[in-house]
Amino acid sequence: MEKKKYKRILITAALPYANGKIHLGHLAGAYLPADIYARYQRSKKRDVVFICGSDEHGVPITITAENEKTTPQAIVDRYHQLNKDAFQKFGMNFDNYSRTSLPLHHKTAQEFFVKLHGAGILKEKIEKQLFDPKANMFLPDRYVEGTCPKCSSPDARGDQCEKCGTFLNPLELLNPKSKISGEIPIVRETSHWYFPLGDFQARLERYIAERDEQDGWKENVLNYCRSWFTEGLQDRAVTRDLNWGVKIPVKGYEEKVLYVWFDAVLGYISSTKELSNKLGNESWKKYWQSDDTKYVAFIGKDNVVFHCIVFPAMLMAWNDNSEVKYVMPENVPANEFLNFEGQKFSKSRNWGIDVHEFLEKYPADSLRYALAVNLPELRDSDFYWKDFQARHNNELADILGNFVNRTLTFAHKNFKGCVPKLSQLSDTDKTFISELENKPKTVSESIEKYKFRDAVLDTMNLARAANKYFNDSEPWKTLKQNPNQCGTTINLCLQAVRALSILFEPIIPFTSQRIQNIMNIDNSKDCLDWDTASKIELKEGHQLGNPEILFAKIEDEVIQKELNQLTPAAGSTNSQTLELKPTISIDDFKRIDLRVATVISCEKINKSDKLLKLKISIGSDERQVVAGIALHYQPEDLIGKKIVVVANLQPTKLMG
Ligand code: B3M
Ligand code: ZN
Repeated sequence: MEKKKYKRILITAALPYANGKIHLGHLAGAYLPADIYARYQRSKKRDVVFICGSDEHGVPITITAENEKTTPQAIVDRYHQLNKDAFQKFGMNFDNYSRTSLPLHHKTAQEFFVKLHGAGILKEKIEKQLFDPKANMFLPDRYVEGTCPKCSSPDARGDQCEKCGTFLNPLELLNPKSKISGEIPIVRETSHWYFPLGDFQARLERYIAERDEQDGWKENVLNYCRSWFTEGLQDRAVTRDLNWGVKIPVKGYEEKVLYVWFDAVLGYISSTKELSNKLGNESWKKYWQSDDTKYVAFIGKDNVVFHCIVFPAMLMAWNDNSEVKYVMPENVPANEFLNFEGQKFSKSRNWGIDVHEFLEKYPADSLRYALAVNLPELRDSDFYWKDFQARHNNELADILGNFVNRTLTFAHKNFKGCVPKLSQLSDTDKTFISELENKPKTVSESIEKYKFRDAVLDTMNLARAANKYFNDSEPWKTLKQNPNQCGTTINLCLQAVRALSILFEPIIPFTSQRIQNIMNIDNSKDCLDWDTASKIELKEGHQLGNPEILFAKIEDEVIQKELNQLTPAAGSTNSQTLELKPTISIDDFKRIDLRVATVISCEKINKSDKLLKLKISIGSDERQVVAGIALHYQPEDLIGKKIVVVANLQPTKLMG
């Protein structure tokens, strides 16, 4: 199939709820990949708009307000500002960061509702709902908690069970309890407008199949969609009995609001409109309403259904009934989750670290890099402090920082801080040049396929290759013996520093800027576009700035302090996450002497149903060991088997 040509790219990242601080998991799920993608596309000189904002409606916010005895507005004001700042410190390069409490957004969402309502697409239904007689209110979504009907988890929320992921209707909960009063709710009737998602199933399936063919959707995302389709799409209520949210401009609905997800996805559109208003143009229309826009929506896996099914269906319904048509996502490259030191991030269990706190202590680029090499692209991944330290020290400092520093220092010491002349090329030089020439292309390919981890590894490999080139060329020797050759080496190393500053920009933009300052190059006067990274662009004689250390090492004590502060996440009810023991160092691991042994004889131990006594041979040495495996193995089945033992475990006396 022929690939579609696009004129511009619309990039959105999920709108975080303004009811808490964003943490590292959010960054790895949606924001960092989106930012890398947007920065890369800009560097490719494409017409890009990158949109985000706060999701300021919904039950999570009203519940937080009630818990804190304040208003929802106060909550969203606080967290909108905090999250906006955190994103900025992290280097998120949004064109606009809006908020869904703006009148402009309310108007946009109402317009959508009115269009679908007026076209007769929405259906009104009288339904039963849980009602809290004490608080005198209906209990939609997370206002109720109870036992999950699917997996029996005791703390499922009204809208979803976090443990098994099932989406729920509050009525399905067993033993429901009001979050407001703790009372057992009663059932009452209320009326709501429903979106007939089922009517769109066939078109949605086609839509996803076509886009997948065009742009290669991620397998995890396709799997989530398939399972929704297999279950069969159901009508979904798009109104709620609440007073915080977007008012419904239909008679009889004065006391209700739009369901938060119905308005939240439209926040992408209203945020783009807000940007247009700021710029005094109408450019939002060209991004949203021309079919040569490529729209890519970055999210975390928990939002897949809303972006791959609900939102496209809403857009289809609009497009069916309007002259002006909206673009739909071309791709939704959702990531899985990032865990923290082996367990889920959890605010209530105080497990994890939020972005503000992190960036008060460590540079944004170190975090960006450590997350980027370890993004949960296909499956969940983990943030470990030790890994963070290792990425910073062994890769950013020792590979990239070291290469930039040694090159600049050498040029200052021996070439008066100027780019030396390129003379005759040796085979080593030529090989290095071809590596340089290829790199922008291979990194591009990974980014265009949303394989950001590969892109990062590939980019760091250029810095690795550059260090090797420096070492192999031995400029400290050729300086005396063959100054022309020495000049050529340093010239090419400086070209590589320039290239690295361009190719690393999407990943570590602050450092990229510093490198460009050190190199005395500047995007506004020297063209530093992506594709120029493959070229020998620095001119002979160009005056360089002064070298500086890009990454100071993070000491063990500093990381140890972070580890000591971790509170064991007691009372974790999530048995799906494997409870890992604390990370051990490679040195700890080396102290364990693992050996393959053969079982010579084996018998049960009297008075114990779990223990077996084994005689084993480790080479010349024979030992007696006890293993708690009697419930799983018959003694006679083990004789002659090879097993792995810890050969240097302290001997002890067990059951005599
Ligand atoms: N606020 C859920 C979340 O923060 C929701 C995303 C909205 S995207 C339009 O995970
Ligand atoms: Zn469940």
